[in-house]
Amino acid sequence: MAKAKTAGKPASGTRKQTHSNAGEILLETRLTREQQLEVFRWMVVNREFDNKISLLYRRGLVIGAAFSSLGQEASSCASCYAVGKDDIIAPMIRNAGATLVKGLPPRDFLANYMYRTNSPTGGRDGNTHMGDLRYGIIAPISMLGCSIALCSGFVLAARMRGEKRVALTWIGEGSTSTGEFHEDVNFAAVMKAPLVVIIENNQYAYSTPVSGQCAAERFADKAIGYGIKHAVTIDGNDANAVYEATKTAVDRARAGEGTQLFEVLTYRRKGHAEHDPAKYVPKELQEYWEGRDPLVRYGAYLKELGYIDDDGIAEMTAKIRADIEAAEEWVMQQPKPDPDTVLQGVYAPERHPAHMDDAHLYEKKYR
Ligand SMILES: Cc1ncc(C[n+]2csc(CCOP(=O)(O)OP(=O)(O)O)c2C)c(N)n1
Ligand SMILES: [Mg+2]
Repeated sequence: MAKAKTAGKPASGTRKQTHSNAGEILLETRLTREQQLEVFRWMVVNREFDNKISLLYRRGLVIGAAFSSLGQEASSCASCYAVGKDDIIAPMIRNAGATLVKGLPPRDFLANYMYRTNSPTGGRDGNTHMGDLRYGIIAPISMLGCSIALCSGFVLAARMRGEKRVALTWIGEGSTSTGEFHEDVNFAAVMKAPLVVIIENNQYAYSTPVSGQCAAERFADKAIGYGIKHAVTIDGNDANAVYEATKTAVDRARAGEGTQLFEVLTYRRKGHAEHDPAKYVPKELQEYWEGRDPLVRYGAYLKELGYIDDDGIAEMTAKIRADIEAAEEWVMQQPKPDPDTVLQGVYAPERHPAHMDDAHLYEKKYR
């Protein structure tokens, strides 16, 4: 069976118990009881939202690609929980959870997937490529790696204004093979940009397994080449471990220690998108990771601590489902964009001399 490259537990020379018996969750955390319950709730929101998108895709109501983050809820939600209100995030296709934690209402996200005018892209992207700077969310960029440079630009500009803002972005292990990743991380490190980059090693990039992607033992080792220190590899299905690593990195970045990078080990439980049945994945690998489900593990841990019980989880889940149903009902009432407006916002209102042949695009109706 193909295995995760590195075990998630920190090395420990002592006898002190580092992880819970139930769920194997990191015990030492700065999160209070209420905060841990809140992180858990966000993970449930992430999963329920994911289920909804999957169903809507099957009903033909989502016509673009539908990207699942099933199994990556801890990596998305617990990391985003570690940034502040004024910080900025640049999520990728698996980070719906982070987008919701940062404050985008689920109905806006659903409206975007169902290409309605009342959505962040006004119905132009039936997908996840949308952001909203009112919540500090930069839209995912399709060209893999490019979000890192955008984040650097944002936080370096903030630094020039005297603001102590940090950016957090995620990148798939496959995307760390792009030239853009190397150029952008190098630039960020040289500029000491207050930026945190999390490599989400979910074992696959489309149909390419990690072994076909990188010969290094750990993706985090890429940090060495840029002089970035503390590039740990952690268990990405342990919400406390993800929170702790991100919080430490965010604090370091804010304190002026420069760009931070670390790797989380997790797993993409579905194919690349809903259209991909992922038949190339070995059954044993799938089963191994299903047994490491981040929600089940965190739930078991919270129950062991006595913070919640099965009834509490059922009640929480039912409430979240009802909210998502209500959001869907609202979205269904929203209009789809008028095709005649398709070029709005694409071209500058004034014709550039270089585009004198495009007169037909500048008719009044497109302005
Ligand atoms: C520069 C670039 N190359 C290729 C693609 C096509 N593409 C989109 S997602 C993807 C796989 C990404 O895998 P990974 O980075 O591991 O992220 P994951 O989907 O596993 O979260 C590819 C090849 C792209 N969008 N941009
Ligand atoms: Mg991947």
